[in-house]
Amino acid sequence: MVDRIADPWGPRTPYGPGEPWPERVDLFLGGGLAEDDVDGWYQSASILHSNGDAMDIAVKDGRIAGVRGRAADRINRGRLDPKDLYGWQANNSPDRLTRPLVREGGRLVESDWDTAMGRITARSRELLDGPGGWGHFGFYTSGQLFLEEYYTLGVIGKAGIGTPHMDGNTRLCTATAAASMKASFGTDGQPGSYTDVDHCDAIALWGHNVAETQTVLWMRMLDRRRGPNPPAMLAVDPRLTPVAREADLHLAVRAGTNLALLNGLLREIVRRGWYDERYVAAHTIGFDELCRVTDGYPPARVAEICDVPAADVERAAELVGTSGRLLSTVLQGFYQSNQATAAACAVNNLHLLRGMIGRPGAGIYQMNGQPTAQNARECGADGDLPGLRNWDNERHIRQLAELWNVEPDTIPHWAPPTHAMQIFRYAEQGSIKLLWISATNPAVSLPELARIRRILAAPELFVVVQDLFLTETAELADVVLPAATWGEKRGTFTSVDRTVHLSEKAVEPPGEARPDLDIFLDYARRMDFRDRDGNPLITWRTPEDVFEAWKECSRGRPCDYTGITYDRLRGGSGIQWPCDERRPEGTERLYTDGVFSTDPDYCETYGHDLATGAEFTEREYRAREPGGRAFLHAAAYQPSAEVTSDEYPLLLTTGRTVYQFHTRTKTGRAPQLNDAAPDAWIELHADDAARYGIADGDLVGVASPRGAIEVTARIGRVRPGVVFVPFHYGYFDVDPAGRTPRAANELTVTAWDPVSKQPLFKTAAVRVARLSRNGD
Ligand SMILES: Nc1nc2c(c(=O)[nH]1)N[C@H]1C(S)=C(S)[C@@H](COP(=O)(O)OP(=O)(O)OC[C@H]3O[C@@H](n4cnc5c(=O)[nH]c(N)nc54)[C@H](O)[C@@H]3O)O[C@H]1N2
Ligand SMILES: Nc1nc2c(c(=O)[nH]1)N[C@H]1C(S)=C(S)[C@@H](COP(=O)(O)OP(=O)(O)OC[C@H]3O[C@@H](n4cnc5c(=O)[nH]c(N)nc54)[C@H](O)[C@@H]3O)O[C@H]1N2
Ligand SMILES: [Mo]
Repeated sequence: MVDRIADPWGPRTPYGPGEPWPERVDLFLGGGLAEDDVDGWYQSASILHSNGDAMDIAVKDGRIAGVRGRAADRINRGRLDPKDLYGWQANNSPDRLTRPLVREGGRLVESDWDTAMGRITARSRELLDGPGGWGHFGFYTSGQLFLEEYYTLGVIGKAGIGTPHMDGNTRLCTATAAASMKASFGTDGQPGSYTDVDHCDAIALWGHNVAETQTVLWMRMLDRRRGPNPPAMLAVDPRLTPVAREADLHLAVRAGTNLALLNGLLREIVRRGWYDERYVAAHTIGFDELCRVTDGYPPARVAEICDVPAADVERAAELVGTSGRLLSTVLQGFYQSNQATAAACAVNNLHLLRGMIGRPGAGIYQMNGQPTAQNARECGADGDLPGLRNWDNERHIRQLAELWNVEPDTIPHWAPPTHAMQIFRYAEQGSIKLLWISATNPAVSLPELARIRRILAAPELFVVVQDLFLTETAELADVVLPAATWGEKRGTFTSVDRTVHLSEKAVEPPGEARPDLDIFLDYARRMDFRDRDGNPLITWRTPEDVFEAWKECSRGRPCDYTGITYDRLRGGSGIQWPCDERRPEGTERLYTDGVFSTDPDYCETYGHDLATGAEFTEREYRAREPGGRAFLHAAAYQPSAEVTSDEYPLLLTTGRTVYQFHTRTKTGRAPQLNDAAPDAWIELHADDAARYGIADGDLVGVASPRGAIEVTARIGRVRPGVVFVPFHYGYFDVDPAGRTPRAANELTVTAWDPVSKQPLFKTAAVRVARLSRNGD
């Protein structure tokens, strides 16, 4: 067995353009088991990133014992990444929550389901029946539950309680992906397909460290790079990531300057005539305005703003401007950075200008991060409406009201759904009095943690936390509900390229832990939510019942699931939505005919001004007569919300390592992964390190206007003036007495993109100082 800690990508299987990606089946079994020793295999896919790596779960003596990649699946053809291979061990961790906890005399004590749910229901009833009603409820969910769970939660929130205050941690993750696709194409929905890697002749990675974060997708790219006629590669990232090292051209831009770069590239493409005039005329609106805005970004100006050589800007323009089949991927280096939506839309502009959309190899991945982020968006558990409907479109609201048999006015639609950062602000100000947090750990993952802890700890706020472990967030809860997770419950979820997978229940959850679906259904039953005829609002019992109900909600919408059944998802490969009567095998690429989802009766948004976030009305939108054309959006570059100063002279950016997942509740409990990256660090450029007298391995204090942390120095891997800290490390496995702060989010700033409302985790100002020498 290869050591996938030392070599996360495993051996190469090179292939040429247009050829199928060869199979390679990866396997890891714990406890020295062989494949023949396994009692049973259960179909699933990875829950530790958005790629959708299909796998079978091995069961031995009623416990998960390993995983094996599924060769038949279109996504990974058998491959698994280090987290896929080792992460399942967290399921078996002895410190799983097995009973509900309730706060008594200031302490969390073990309880039973009746008591815990009774407390939640009592508080809910009191609030809902009192003055202010639905306004006191906030739901903060995840990108890691199943489709069936989100849809149920969405119906509870929107038709049961009627609150607009529901969002997911997807706000931190893929809100910009959704916002940019809505803005450019009319609705959410990834235009491309992973098979675009098989066909492309250039790959541009915009703020995406795919090698460490969608590791199997990177294997596919590497296999093309090692085969005949390999694609060229461009990386835009302030750090020297594995992607940047592999790329033919690396633009190590100053963090927070993406839009200036893109404006410059678009200008070159227009000026050099590398755009597709016919496509632009037939299928887009906004070309003249785009030219007017981007004209102000000649290479020399871009070079100055981004601090990269002007010649490299021109080379990058040529690489993306002259390729025959360009594939772009966009992720957190854009989404969590300055002017996120405008920058992500600029990548869409690039593809629209060049007609690089809707055909093999010409793909855009406005990526997801979390495994089920796509479903949170589709099902309306995250500040979108179910079925990618438009909150501002009365007809869309009426469709939902019919489906759920409630009055249209029950469904909140007088303002956009409340985004996560605003939900926490309402909790801070006291208008939200009950905050239900499921499958996310905001006490580590939200910006400005001292503030988040203060909000969650306030006695006036009743906090429910639904998790597998006693996380930093759960420790602050009033009621903690023990959840079952992947492998212990059934459900579906959808990868970046719209591939739907079924995940089977392989084992029983530990102790009294329950699937999140059962918890939500129990709440609905206890709250006795009714439809307008007085019948129970929610009648389904099983995941498959919910899936069937969801299919009706998705009918006729971009994410049409009506042609998919649980049975069709069993045995072979996942299926790409839309999948319906007309397209029973699913749909590989969207917009193949150049007709976009921008019809006013169909689109998911009436749009925003990208610079200010101001919303357009239906009337304004109609006046533009999009008629199925895509929007070219233009915006001028503006500096970030927080820039460096004498006091805080360095730019902090944050992100991930290949070995850890988020706040490490799972990967921190898998020995191979934990040992590979057990503690936090800071990356500094050698020049900056020398200036502050810092050597490799020294303990460094990092401070921002909001907090301070202590982490170990790693010299190199990042451009001058920028430092990087991984955000994975809270304090759950640090000596609780010591609790030296090391979470990147002690430092980050409470600020967000005006359109997507995604927080700016990638730009804050900090100062550094050596605390002690390596080994002292
Ligand atoms: N191993 C691992 N894989 C994961 C996850 C994980 O936690 N661990 N999480 C999953 C999730 S939910 C997500 S969202 C994805 C995230 O996947 P990625 O977006 O690939 O991960 P990040 O490390 O957050 O950010 C990517 C890169 O952005 C760069 N960057 C920072 N600031 C800027 C900037 O201003 N401009 C540009 N161009 N680049 C910048 C960083 O240096 C970093 O290398 O990963 C998914 N996969
Ligand atoms: N500074 C900085 N901060 C960031 C980022 C960054 O790049 N930099 N990235 C942001 C991004 S993109 C993301 S996605 C977030 C991630 O941030 P979080 O969502 O807070 O991170 P996780 O550790 O994945 O938290 C998921 C929680 O759900 C629990 N869980 C897992 N499965 C289940 C289940 O089936 N049911 C239930 N009930 N619970 C379950 C886990 O134990 C864990 O506690 O962090 C964001 N924060
Ligand atoms: Mo994410």
